[in-house]
Amino acid sequence: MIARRALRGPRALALAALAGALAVVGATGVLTSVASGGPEPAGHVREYWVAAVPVTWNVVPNGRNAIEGESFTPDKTVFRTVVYRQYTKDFAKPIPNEAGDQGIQGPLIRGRVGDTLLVHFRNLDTLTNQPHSMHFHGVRYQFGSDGAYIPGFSGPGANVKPGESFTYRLVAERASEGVWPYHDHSPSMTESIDGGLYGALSILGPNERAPDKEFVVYLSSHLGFMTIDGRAFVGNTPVFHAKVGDVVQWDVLAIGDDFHTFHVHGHRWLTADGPRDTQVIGPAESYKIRWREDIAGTWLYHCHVESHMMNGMIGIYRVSR
Ligand SMILES: [Cu+2]
Repeated sequence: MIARRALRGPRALALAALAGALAVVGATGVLTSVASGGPEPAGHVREYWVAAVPVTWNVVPNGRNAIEGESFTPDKTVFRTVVYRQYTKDFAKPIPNEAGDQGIQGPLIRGRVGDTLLVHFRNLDTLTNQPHSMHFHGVRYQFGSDGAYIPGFSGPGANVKPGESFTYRLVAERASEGVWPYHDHSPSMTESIDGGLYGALSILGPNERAPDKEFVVYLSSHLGFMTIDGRAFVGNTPVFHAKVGDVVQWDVLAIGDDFHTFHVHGHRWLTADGPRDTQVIGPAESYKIRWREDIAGTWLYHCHVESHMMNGMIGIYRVSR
């Protein structure tokens, strides 16, 4: 039997408080499991239409690393790839990603604890003609909606061929509150994720107020650049805007092979370990950070792994009065 050291004292209490109703805390104080059943608040059915579509993507549209003064020609920064894009009902027409969510990643899929999310997926990949899928973290679903290819076991949702469609049925339960990644898990998963076939879910708690501003920060790499939402270097990465008084929420996610240390200048946020201004994130991990904005300025946000920052993983956050 493996001995486990029980967490005791204020740190254990803080962790337990953070986990709230989500966690079952055993007699030793160890977090033993996450409840997945039990009654959920009655929610809504929310439907999304998402397709995998070819795009031409420029990782460094202005061709410059503004801070170091380096230049890049388009042959080093532009590629044809396949990404998730949102459509109106029944795939009638594409809809642009909302403001603050303009990156290479797919649409921000929103819900609230208790909701059922129906994500209608269509593979419109005419570029590579590969199968694709959507595999969602953080929500509950039956095996058929897992979207992960296992030869001999998985169903059609794990291997959606070009021109075909599949509907994933997901439930946002209490343990789904927060921010989670979704990504291709079909046979083409490795190349597809390298090409940007990933996105984020944002699930509010049963009575949680939506923030005034929500920023998606997706840390990855493309064409050898370290990217935020598929872009590299100040002037290309997203400029996030807020006003003093806004409740801002940062949805931070990572995908690929690297660990990152997300940092925002001039601000701190509370974690189970106390106040932080830098927080580690590994592949397919995700967290949300909130604060009420109280200081104007043009601030940097970036990965604090030095080589990542210098290779593009840095952006601007503008707060006005
Ligand atoms: Cu990094």
